[in-house]
Amino acid sequence: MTDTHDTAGGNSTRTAVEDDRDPLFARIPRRDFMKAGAAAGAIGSLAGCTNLLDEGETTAAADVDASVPPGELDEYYAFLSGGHSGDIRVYGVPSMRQIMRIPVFNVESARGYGFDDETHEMLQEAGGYTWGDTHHPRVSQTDNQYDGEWLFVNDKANGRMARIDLEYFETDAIIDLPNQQGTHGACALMPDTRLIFGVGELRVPIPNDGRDLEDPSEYGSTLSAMSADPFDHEWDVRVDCNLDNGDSGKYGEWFFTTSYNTEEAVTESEMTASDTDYVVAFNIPRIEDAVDAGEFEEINGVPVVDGTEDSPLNDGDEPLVRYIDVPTNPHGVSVTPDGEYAIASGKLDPTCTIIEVDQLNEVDDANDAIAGRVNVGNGPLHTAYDGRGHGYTTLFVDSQVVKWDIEAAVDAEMGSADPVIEKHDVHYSPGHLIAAESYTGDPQGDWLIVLNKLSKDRFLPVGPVFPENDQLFYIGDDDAGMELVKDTPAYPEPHDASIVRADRLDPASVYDPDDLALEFISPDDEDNFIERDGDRVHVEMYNARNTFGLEDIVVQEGDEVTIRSTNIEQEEDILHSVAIPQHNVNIKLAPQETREVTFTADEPGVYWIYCAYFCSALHLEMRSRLLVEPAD
Ligand code: RUQ
Ligand code: CUA
Ligand code: CA
Repeated sequence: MTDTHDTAGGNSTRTAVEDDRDPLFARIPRRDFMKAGAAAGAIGSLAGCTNLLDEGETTAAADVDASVPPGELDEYYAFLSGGHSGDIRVYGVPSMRQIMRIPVFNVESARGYGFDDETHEMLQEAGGYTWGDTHHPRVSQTDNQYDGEWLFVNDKANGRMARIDLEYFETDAIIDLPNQQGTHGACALMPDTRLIFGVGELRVPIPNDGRDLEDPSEYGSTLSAMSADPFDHEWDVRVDCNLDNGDSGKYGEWFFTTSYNTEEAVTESEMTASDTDYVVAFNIPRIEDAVDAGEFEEINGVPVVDGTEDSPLNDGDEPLVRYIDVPTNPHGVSVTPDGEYAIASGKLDPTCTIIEVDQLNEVDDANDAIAGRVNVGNGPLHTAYDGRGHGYTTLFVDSQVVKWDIEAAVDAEMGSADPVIEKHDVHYSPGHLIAAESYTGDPQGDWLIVLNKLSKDRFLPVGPVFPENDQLFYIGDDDAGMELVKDTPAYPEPHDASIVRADRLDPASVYDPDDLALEFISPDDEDNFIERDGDRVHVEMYNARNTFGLEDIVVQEGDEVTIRSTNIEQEEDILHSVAIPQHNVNIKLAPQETREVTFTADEPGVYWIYCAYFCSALHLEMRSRLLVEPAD
């Protein structure tokens, strides 16, 4: 029997799901469950948990303590993408307190990111775009475990990948991928982060130089591979279809992506015309052999290997790329912790398809690697793992998370719903979800975050732009079932996250000056000076509570001025900044950090230089003057 009960936080307002203008909803029959609820006149009972246990079994609420009292620290870091805010947000789990933001593709004033010369040049050299769209933050691993070194994330807007240094929690490199428009999926090659992949979503001519504008059959997309450190673009593989989400196998061989546009189409109706699309499986060692053997075309300076279906490299028994048919327009793909299966979520089809990774080397027809197909419900988008043999799949249309048994799904008939263990309402339309260390070989199996869109009535109204709703579940008690413990409003809009045990990271709290490119400026007189070379002025000055190393900086109208400054504080958390707002100067300086900034002093006048970080009781008095003398 089906046992339905309310949970705290259950809510019956489901306008998002019932909106018949929703293109997904229009395609998919409503779940029987909703009809049954409506017939009983008990819409309220739809909210909460549907526990599909055998008759006689009971559901007991798990005894979950998700509180983290003042002064105590969380057990996990969660790195959430900020979507088209362009940043990464760092949360503590289970408190869901937002601890920090890391600007990536956006300019951000509190951290002075994009203002000092180094970060400004990094953003300029990566295309000079003013924004990006982060989706998939992935932390580096060694031996299928998080190693806490790097975090990589895509830019779905501009076709870029970024690397974040987890010692300093700052973006330190960005690669603009020239043969890719819209990098969607992002993931490292497991087990050891030997390569980083950006998955190209939007089909374009390659190179996109004005050729084939009107001939979409000539468009293609690429999987781009980068080395982790140094962060360099290594090669691309070209395919004809589009590529969407991606995940790595666990043993360095296969990389999986979904494709929803095997029709090679341009419009929505054309892209959904076919009954099937692909999971595309890339054999990375074979692709590398092809690169080494010179079997590529160089396009925009990048070796591009032909991985299309008709490519001669895909002939024979060692194809570079295998194409597996799955029901129309799939979305997420993720590999189980043991590396045995790649599971693709159906999106327009109510199933998840289970591909047996090892079979890809055995079977002639790639479709014979399909080991199972489970009916999970309407609008399945992404699947996460608890390490106990369960998949957790978001159902965008049903506004639910469904927990199911992976081996039972392999054993069951294709399309059976029997492997489903439990469905739990979320609020509302969930996109991604992530369980603690789900992407590793050893998920922790306790916490699950579901990233919901269309949160509607969950928070105080704030006008027509709504926050998203990130919901925390406890999933550690299989008898009690999933337990919703927290709603967390999120600024638009997180897509994916990685949850990492706190003890796997070891961030610095003060800069090591040896790690920085610019030389440390001490308070000694000879370290603090103004030097002129024609109309180029170079200034060096330290800063500390509550002073800058120079009282006045006198320059001439029209001078190009570079100010370099070191925060000489040794004490944690004493930050200063150098702000000259009228010249758009705003650099932050953490303890022992040196930065520089270059600007043109184009208007004569007196300009106060101030420190924007509240650093002491005399913080307002911490200032200096820029005096720009009129040109004669
Ligand atoms: S993809 S949930 Cu990048 Cu699903 Cu957004
Ligand atoms: Cu230094 Cu405020
Ligand atoms: Ca399609």
